[in-house]
Amino acid sequence: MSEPIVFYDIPRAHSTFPWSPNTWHTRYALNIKGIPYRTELVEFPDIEPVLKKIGAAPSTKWADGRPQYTVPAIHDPSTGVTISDSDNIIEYLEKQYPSPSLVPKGSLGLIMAFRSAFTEVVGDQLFALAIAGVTHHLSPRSAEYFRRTREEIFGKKLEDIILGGIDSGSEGAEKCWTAAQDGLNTLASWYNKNEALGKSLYLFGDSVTYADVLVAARLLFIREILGKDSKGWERIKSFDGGRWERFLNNFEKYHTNNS
Ligand SMILES: N[C@@H](CCC(=O)N[C@@H](CS)C(=O)NCC(=O)O)C(=O)O
Repeated sequence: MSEPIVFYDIPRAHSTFPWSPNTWHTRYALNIKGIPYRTELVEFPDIEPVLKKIGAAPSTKWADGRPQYTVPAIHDPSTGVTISDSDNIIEYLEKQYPSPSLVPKGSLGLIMAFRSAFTEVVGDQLFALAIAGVTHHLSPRSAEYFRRTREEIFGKKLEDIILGGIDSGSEGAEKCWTAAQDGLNTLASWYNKNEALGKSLYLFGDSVTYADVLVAARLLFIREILGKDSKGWERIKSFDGGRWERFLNNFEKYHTNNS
């Protein structure tokens, strides 16, 4: 038996259930494919040094042009490959561990186009609702790093992204909620197209793909950051006839956590 894949994720304060939407892309893929792995938890300020040490490439750049190192990242001892960025990781996993496939033949480009559309239509809107809550789930060191780097990106305090907070009923909050609701409604309309063809569960029909993983990871992130019993999650559950909680329930069996 070869050694398990090493999967790099971010720890969560007060719970062992993972919260990061990006790392869930990879965790879902590993869980759905049934690939053995073990998790290495890395605090935010340690991501860059740890990724450099394991030889993972940066996935993007900071505003000032410096490379940005991010998780998820994996190291596969059976091939010696170390790889970062959830889209690069899914490509690697599909090649190396093709069954079950999360990318129907010839559809990777289409799924990447879906990712852009999904992010623009609803992913960013959901992110805006959750971002101020992220620090509550981090250790003091990671929370300080997250606040400092994200406040620099947004040019404002996290709490000022939605003035008064998402449950305040303020004009700003309600605008964000409307944008998220409209976005989810558009996403539902895409899924509904399959219903007309007699297939409705997933974007490609009966079996789960990376496209659905992108959606589930974002919903799970919102649920975990706002809280299962929060007003905010209740509100999301009420959209589109309860479809989003049902959608996430389909993924319950993949919510295992090899930490
Ligand atoms: N495009 C990357 C984005 C990953 C990403 O942004 N990860 C965040 C955590 S959710 C990160 O590692 N940030 C590092 C930092 O802020 O220094 C992917 O899909 O994997």
